[in-house]
Amino acid sequence: MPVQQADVDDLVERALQADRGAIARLISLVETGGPDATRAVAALYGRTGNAYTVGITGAPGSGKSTLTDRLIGRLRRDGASVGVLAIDPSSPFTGGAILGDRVRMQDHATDDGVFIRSMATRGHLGGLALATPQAVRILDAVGKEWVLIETVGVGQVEVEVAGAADTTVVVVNPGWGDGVQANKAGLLEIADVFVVNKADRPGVDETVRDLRQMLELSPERDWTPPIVQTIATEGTGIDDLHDAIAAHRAHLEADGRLAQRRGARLREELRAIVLARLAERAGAVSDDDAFEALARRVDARELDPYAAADELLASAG
Ligand SMILES: Nc1nc2c(ncn2[C@@H]2O[C@H](COP(=O)(O)OP(=O)(O)OP(=O)(O)O)[C@@H](O)[C@H]2O)c(=O)[nH]1
Ligand SMILES: [Mg+2]
Repeated sequence: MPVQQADVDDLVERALQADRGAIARLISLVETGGPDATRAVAALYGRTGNAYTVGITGAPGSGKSTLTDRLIGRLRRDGASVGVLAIDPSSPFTGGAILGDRVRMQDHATDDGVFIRSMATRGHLGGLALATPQAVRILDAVGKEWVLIETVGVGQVEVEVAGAADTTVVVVNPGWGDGVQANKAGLLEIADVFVVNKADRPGVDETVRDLRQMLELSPERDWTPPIVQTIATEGTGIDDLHDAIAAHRAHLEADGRLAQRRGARLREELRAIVLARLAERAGAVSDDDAFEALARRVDARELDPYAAADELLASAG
């Protein structure tokens, strides 16, 4: 249901005063999309650009939520405020992730410095790819210093969303071929830090070796992703993960790379919004009477489809 302008303003106002309910409502708005979402983002955009974002991705069940939970704990030790978006996979093999995420991050549920939210795809135009950056903005605007984004590393959009963070952490597990699977899913290209989680299981050295080999074969980059070993369930290696993220951040912040990366991302987002808006307009154009009239002329071979499309677009302005 659309919210009144005054209500959106009121939500924004309350969210800025750290009202958790209001923050949650705003995230629901951007999840749904539409004019209310646009209004909320417009009201908050000027306050954004301060949060550091970390994408955490990997195969279903690799331990992303458990790691995220530990990372929240580590960041809180420094007194930093943390926002978390757990993107619920549309993928059928990970049903029940919402409950899992809630259970695994429960320790922080009563901590005012932490805000955790699951987000679903909903399948609207631009879906997750457009909604996630808006949700990140809300957390950024209300003062979260870190925003962690958990996505399952299957599916192009989920991988894209994780890859759009300032630092992207790719989680794999020990065992034959896990690194190779990550490579196939396109995760190797987006990784700034690798985590071999479940390092209490056999095959850690082989997996590390596989990753190293694949990195050597991939195109030269100005940053070589470190490989960190963790046992998330026991909290082992979390300091190493934190340090690896901090090192990548320092690398980006030197020489203006972070600003450059964010600038490129904003341009990509702008392009995606323009495309989504054009697609919306095209949708409107293609189900009115003028469309049908032109389509009949195409049926009758009086017009070719290209000429008909141009005519439609010209009349739509
Ligand atoms: N042995 C072992 N188990 C782990 C470790 N880390 C996580 N697990 C277990 O692995 C299972 C999946 O962990 P999650 O943190 O939910 O994994 P996830 O990647 O968030 O899962 P989805 O969001 O469903 O894709 C749980 O049963 C965890 O307790 C680890 O280091 N060692
Ligand atoms: Mg999870």
